[in-house]
Amino acid sequence: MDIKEINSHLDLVLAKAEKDLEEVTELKDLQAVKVSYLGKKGPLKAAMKYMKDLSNEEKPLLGQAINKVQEAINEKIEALQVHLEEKALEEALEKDALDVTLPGRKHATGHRHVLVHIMEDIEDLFVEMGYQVVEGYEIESDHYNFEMMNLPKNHPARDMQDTFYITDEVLLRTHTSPVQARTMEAHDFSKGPLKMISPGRVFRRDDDDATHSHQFHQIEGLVVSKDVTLADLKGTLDLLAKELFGYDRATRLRPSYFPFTEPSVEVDVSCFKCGGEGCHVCKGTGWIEILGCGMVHPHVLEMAGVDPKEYQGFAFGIGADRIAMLKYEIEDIRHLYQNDQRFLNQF
Ligand code: FA5
Ligand code: MG
Repeated sequence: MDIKEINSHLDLVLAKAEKDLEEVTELKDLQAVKVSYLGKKGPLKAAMKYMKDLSNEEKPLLGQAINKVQEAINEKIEALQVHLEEKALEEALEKDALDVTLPGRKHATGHRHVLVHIMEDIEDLFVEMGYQVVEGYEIESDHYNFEMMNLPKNHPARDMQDTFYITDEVLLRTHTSPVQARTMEAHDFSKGPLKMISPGRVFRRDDDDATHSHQFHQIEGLVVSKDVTLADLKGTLDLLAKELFGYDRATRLRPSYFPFTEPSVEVDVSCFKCGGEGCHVCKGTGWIEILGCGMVHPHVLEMAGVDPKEYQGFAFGIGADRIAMLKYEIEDIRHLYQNDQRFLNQF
């Protein structure tokens, strides 16, 4: 072969390389084409074998011609590589695109339970009237839960407040009334009268129904001073009822019995469901009992170290769950304890 023929052979190699490169659409195929033309076993390295056929003048021309084609192919490969890399990047960006306009996921935030709201509202009302808030014990002694409340062992009224016993002497309290005795014992009456409320959880062996739960909430109230009367109690409860329910719902006081108060009264509010006609919520009576109260029994004062000849007091125990039911027209007390978000989120 002379140099002319070699040149036209090299032109063919270049033309074939260009054609091959046109068909490359993926980076991974580009490498293969590169190796096949520019590698050790490629047609350009092979063209060196024509060197021996050429004259001394023509020899340098062969190197130049091979270099020219090699550079031309290399340029095309590099340009294609840049192009394919850009294309790959664009595709990846498109594929992994993040749509920042999509609405985010909402985090559910918790809030206080409706019973906590009710108890705080009632606390606020009494704190405004100068009452202190006292905390009691959910696990109580028989002594404070019953005996100090004038319910000695074997007293028949214990039947109405059966409970969960931990030992013979330690139990889950059946009402918040033991806080009365504990607070009276601790109070220094030389510094003035005692006015306290005590909200908390109580427990009873009651059968669950629309208005009864074996675990519920009470708010105890106690005022002990030298001149407090039943009229003060009635005025206080009137205010409470109006604050809680407004003027349109009827309340009634009904004579009752508690061993720790004399006289004793229970307060009912007209049923929200039937308006007094009688229904399953109020068990046909038209009324829902919200609290028990009365004048503190002289013996209860005496047991707590308060002289009943000098002092008298009134006390009440509000059923907080019943207040929530009446205020928000909750038909079944069990809703308060089942943690159904559809229920809880309404408050
Ligand atoms: C008492 O527990 C007395 N300690 C209240 C008291 C305090 C009277 C101070 C006098 C002086 P009673 O058992 O009636 O009373 O309960 C008081 C209130 O708790 C009831 O009016 C009612 O609203 C609520 N209650 C009673 N049992 C349940 C129950 N199982 N589930 C939900 N609420 C209840
Ligand atoms: Mg009662």
